[in-house]
Amino acid sequence: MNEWIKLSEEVKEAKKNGTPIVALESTIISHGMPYPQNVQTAREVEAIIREEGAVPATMAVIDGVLRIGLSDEELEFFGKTKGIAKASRRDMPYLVAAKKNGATTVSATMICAQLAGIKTFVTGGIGGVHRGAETTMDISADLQELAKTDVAVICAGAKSILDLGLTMEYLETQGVPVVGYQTDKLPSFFTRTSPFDVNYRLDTATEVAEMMKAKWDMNLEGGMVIANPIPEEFAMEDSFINKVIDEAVKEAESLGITGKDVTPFLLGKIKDVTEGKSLEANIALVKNNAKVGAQIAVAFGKISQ
Ligand code: PSU
Ligand code: MN
Repeated sequence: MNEWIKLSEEVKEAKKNGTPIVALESTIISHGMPYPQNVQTAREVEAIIREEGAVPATMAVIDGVLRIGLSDEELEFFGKTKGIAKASRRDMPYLVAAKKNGATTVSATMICAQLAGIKTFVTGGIGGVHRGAETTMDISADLQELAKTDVAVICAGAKSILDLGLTMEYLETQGVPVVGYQTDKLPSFFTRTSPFDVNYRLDTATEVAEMMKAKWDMNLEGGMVIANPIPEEFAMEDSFINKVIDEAVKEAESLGITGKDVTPFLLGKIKDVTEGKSLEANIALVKNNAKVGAQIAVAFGKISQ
């Protein structure tokens, strides 16, 4: 292995034994949720993955090394430390060369997963085409990563801080399938549906694993989005959350927030305005994704040996 990548002992052992591994991102810890709920959620998500018979690998850059699997103390560090760099594909070479720390977004986590031979990745929501992108060109690097990196991303869809219609169009152009897990509609993170249909509905982890295998057996490079709706009991009221989001988007515009600061700003604003209700929903959906994602990793492990 190169000096700029390091696997945890647990991940090394899993690779040796053929135990399925699930990748996790660290931007959701450092920029997606407040402390201490972020660290607690990260630990609970790891525990859920282990309960399902897989091994978690939370990704991050520490002192310029791509780390595949973090210790409890390292999770705490990323949860607690202010001002950690949010690392997407474009940031990786700088962070490695300058030996810095970075929390990996969906795009950077997919890169780490691919380097470590991990095919399944669980998160909350993916980035996408932002509202107003026809003038700002604000399109998350996550989408381009999904176009070229062979990792399936289990998420609760995407937040309507994005233009979900344009996000679906972009993914279609890039050949990225969007699968609804036990649903026909694209979930929109806090709520179980949206006005948009998914491309395909699959009802079991095995069916999802078979589709992943088919895609990569044919050398169709790129990822897949597996959209798993938030559990009913945690779903937020549609009109309420959409109003909060609309206001947050307007505020970001009027403050002139751009680039990689947009998403963290919107996430923080939504949390403040909903007095933490959105955080509760966020935690619940990530845990639910961990369960389903681990089941998919286990099913994929069975058919791809
Ligand atoms: N969406 C969420 N929660 C998050 C993110 C997105 O609901 O924490 C994070 C993920 O790490 C994602 C990143 O990869 O934001 C996208 O940022 P941008 O829009 O700047 O590409
Ligand atoms: Mn952006």
